[in-house]
Amino acid sequence: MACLRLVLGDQLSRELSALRDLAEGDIVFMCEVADEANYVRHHQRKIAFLFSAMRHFAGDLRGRGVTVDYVTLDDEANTGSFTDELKRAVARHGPTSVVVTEPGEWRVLQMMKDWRETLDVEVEIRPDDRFLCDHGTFDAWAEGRKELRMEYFYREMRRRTGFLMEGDEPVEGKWNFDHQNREPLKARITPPERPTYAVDATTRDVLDLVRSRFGNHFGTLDDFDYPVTRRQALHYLRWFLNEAMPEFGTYQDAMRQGSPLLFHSHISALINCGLLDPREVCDRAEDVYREGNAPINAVEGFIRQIIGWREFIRGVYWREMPDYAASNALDARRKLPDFFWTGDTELNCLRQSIAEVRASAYNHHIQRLMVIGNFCLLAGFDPAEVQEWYLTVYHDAYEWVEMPNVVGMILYADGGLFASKPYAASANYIDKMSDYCGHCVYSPKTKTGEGACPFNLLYWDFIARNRARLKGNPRLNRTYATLDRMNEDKVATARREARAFLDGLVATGDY
Ligand code: FAD
Ligand code: DLZ
Ligand code: SF4
Repeated sequence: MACLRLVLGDQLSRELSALRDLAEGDIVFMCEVADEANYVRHHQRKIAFLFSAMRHFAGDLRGRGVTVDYVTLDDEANTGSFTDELKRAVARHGPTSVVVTEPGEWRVLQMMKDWRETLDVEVEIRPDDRFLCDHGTFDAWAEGRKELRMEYFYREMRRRTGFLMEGDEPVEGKWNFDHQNREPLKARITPPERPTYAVDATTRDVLDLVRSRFGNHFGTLDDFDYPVTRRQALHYLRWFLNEAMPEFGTYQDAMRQGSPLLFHSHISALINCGLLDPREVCDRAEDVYREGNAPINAVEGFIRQIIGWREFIRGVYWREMPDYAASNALDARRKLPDFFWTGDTELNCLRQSIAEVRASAYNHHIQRLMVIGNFCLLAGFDPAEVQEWYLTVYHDAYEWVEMPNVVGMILYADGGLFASKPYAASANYIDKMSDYCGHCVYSPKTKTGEGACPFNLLYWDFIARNRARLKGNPRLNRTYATLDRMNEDKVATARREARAFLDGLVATGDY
């Protein structure tokens, strides 16, 4: 009897649990729906990437003899929601059951649970075993721990998966080589040229559709050249492993003006939507190490991001939802300024990072964490607004991964569930790790007064403002000792100037 197998836009894998026992007569159902493009007003490039990848995936399945029912966004009968499109599909095909893989967002899981009540057929929700750690295993690991520390979770994952292990021991005798991974980029180092992928007829149609339907969303579609098929994604991965991986570790935290990708893999969107499998990515990365073509600090650092951070973040999301979304431990209430959407700011590090994300729907980790995220933390922007911004602008953003990174990692809004202290930093960090400050109207060395970098003003304002909440944190003892030793007038001046800077930010909310 025919079974209807729903595949979502971030489930584009032939190994997906919902497709595993695909049988003769079954129908794969996919739909482009306005609700998903609009629940936050996603970057135009993200929508284009996903629709193109979805259409190519459907084409690939058809080429393998699978029956695919695919509803495009411009289909006149398209109702615009998963629920109504699924109802229509059930009416069209009369399946005996609907099979889905659990989604990446809590909101969609609630929809799926409702389908069990509202559809006249059985709905089977299967685990998403593209992840290496299932919910039960994560929850068992987290159970009883007051604080969740990624490093300990990661070691468990190394033992369980066997990545970079020699028997029971980590290769080269250490779990983590991060201390080697904090070099600024020397002027003579040139990151390698990236491969690009030509726009074919399918992508061209999608670009036209997105331009006409979502042309008022953030971002541009110009020079779209990202992989949209499994074959292209594998080619891009191979390129990264051969050309960029050897330096990935050393320059992982570096930033350079006009060089948005450096030695990063740029594959998060490909993993998150299913075109690449995290296990195969780590397998191949380990091969590069075992063959002697990349050093341990690069490969360990890369594998840690995937089997460590990525799995850990997902575990936190599902364990803490739905309450996690409203976390605001530092009682941050300030509105996000308009320049987050326009890029119109004199703070050069922010102007560059926002210009890059507008153009490409991508920033690398340190821009997300230590430039934009740090600024959001110091300024005290409302976590709900920050979450919405991060979910909107990045092509790899889905709530399961965006939310803990924003709530827990950058804003400390969960009160330190997994970050041992807020990632607050003054201009010194950005100056050390980038060349942004050399192109800026502000001076990273100036603490107050004429030309003082706003990060410096905001840093001490943040530390002083949150004294009651953060003073008990042992990792901040030295910071508060420094604050207490500082000249009171100097602190008062920094705080007054910080307040004037923040009050000068325009936040109309019209974007
Ligand atoms: P690389 O630097 O090459 O790293 C390799 C891979 O490791 C990435 O592709 C990604 O799959 C994984 N990874 C690394 N760090 C993390 C992390 N902290 N959490 C989860 N996976 C990680 N990543 C997303 O995929 N989607 C998001 O919406 C997202 N939002 C973020 C928001 C904030 C505030 C911060 C600080 C980080 C966020 N990240 C997010 C994590 C990370 O910044 C991106 O995964 C990374 O920048 C993607 O670029 P890359 O593929 O070049 O990564
Ligand atoms: C992000 C997104 C967008 C923009 N559009 C669609 C779509 O039209 N159809 C679809 O199946 N998925 C889309 N997605 C991805 C979903 O938002 C994602 O599957 C859910 O958020 C669950 O992670
Ligand atoms: Fe950013 Fe301050 Fe450096 Fe300017 S001086 S680039 S605002 S850190």
